[in-house]
Amino acid sequence: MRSLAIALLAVAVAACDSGPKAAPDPYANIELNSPPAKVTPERHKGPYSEGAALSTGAELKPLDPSPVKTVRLDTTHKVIEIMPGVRFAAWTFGDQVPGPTIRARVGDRIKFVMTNRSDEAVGPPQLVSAPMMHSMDFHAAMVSPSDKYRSIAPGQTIEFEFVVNYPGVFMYHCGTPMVLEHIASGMYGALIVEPKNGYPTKVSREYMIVQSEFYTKLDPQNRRVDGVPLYVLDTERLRASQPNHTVFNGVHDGMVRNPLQAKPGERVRLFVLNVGPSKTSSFHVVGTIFDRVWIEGNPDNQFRGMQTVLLGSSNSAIVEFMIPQEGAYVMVDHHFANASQGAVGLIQAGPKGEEPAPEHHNIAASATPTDPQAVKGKLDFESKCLACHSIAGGEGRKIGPDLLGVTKRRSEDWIARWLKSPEQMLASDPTAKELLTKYNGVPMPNQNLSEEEIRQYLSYFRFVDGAEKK
Ligand code: HEC
Ligand SMILES: [Cu+2]
Repeated sequence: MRSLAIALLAVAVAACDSGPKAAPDPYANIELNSPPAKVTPERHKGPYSEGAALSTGAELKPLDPSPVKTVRLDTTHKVIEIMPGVRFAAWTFGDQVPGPTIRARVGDRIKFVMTNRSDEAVGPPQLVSAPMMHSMDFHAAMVSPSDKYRSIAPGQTIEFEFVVNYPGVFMYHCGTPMVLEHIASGMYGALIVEPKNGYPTKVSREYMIVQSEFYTKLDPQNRRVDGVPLYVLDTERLRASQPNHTVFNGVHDGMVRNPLQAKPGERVRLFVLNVGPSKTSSFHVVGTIFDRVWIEGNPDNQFRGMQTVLLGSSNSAIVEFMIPQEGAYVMVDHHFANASQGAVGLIQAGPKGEEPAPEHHNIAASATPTDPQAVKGKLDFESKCLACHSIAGGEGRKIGPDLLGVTKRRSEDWIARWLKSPEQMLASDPTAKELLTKYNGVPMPNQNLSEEEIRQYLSYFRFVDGAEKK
């Protein structure tokens, strides 16, 4: 009798426990086995990246249906262009920064191969750094790092495979010490793993956004590429976490110059990965709200109606949103210090507007300063002056004058005095007073510029006006 009561009680408790029928854990049967990695002295000589699952830019190819993804990403050392005029001695996967995006689905097997080709001359050989060891670390894999992620020497090839168990947008990167230097030199990319049955929503566009930092300084040996000074890794800035470029997809303001496309009424899916190496991203799109945010790119981790998504180093998210109307939708790292260093892009919906894009400078991208002072002037102009000035010619549509041709209509001495102290000039200088009247009595605020900064703006203006003459 008593044992029957206990049995009944047990049944009742069990029934309570299960409550509404619990869904089976989708991650209960994950694949944890993989054969050992193979390292050989064979050097691959063909393309630096190969595989049907790879996309090389922001635009993503649809999922390749094959359950086995064969992927080659060779490492190279090459000079990349972070922004017009800034050529940087980088290290790469697949000969590009960021490396190509790999796209797979839960349960797929990734067969990866990589030759360390850092000893090959890609571009002017005297400009790239000495050959060295490299490795590959996939955050999407569950494997022994001491086996799969070991470093290989120049000329060697490593091969290994693994099954992707969790959906997500996963970072891959070189894990060879100093890891910080290898990542900051450009050795990173994304591996997207779709849920087994795809995403629960339908979208019109899919794009990959990789945020990263660059820490650059002028080459102490004063080497040049195509007449432009070479920049190299600034290890002091790197250790102090003080990047001078924070960018999307490897290029300062790159997607401002070449916006992503969409149409009003479309639903857009962005795969956003912050590779750091050391900064946090506060990813935001001006003019819309994220309908869904899947933290780390897994629809199990869902938020609705978010304005911004916070991504630490190597965190990711899928964000989806509607494009409400025609216009230019600005993607930014809402840590605006980062945005001002280049972490800005545009989604252009409908015809390109007349107005210059926010945070963007509107002279042709081909107009590239080579003098480092002018490059600095251009960067500072974009962050401090662009709110009130254009530099495109014509009347301009901003609070202050368009500054194209300013070195022709004013003496450099006048401009220097103006920048030093607009309030003094407005009180005493007749030209300045005239300008104030023309610009609706709005005085330009003192920008607290140092002599050095004033020299940099002047050399930028001089450059723009010189380039304009041609
Ligand atoms: C808040 C708006 C504002 C900002 C920011 C601003 N300016 Fe101005 N600037 C003006 C206005 C307005 C004038 C026209 C004179 C006046 O009304 O004071 C002007 C005039 C000038 C002129 C003289 C143009 C001419 O045709 O003679 C120069 C040069 C100039 N600004 C440079 C800069 C630089 C460089 C920066 C960034 C460091 C900057 N300005 C930031 C508003 C601004
Ligand atoms: Cu490396």
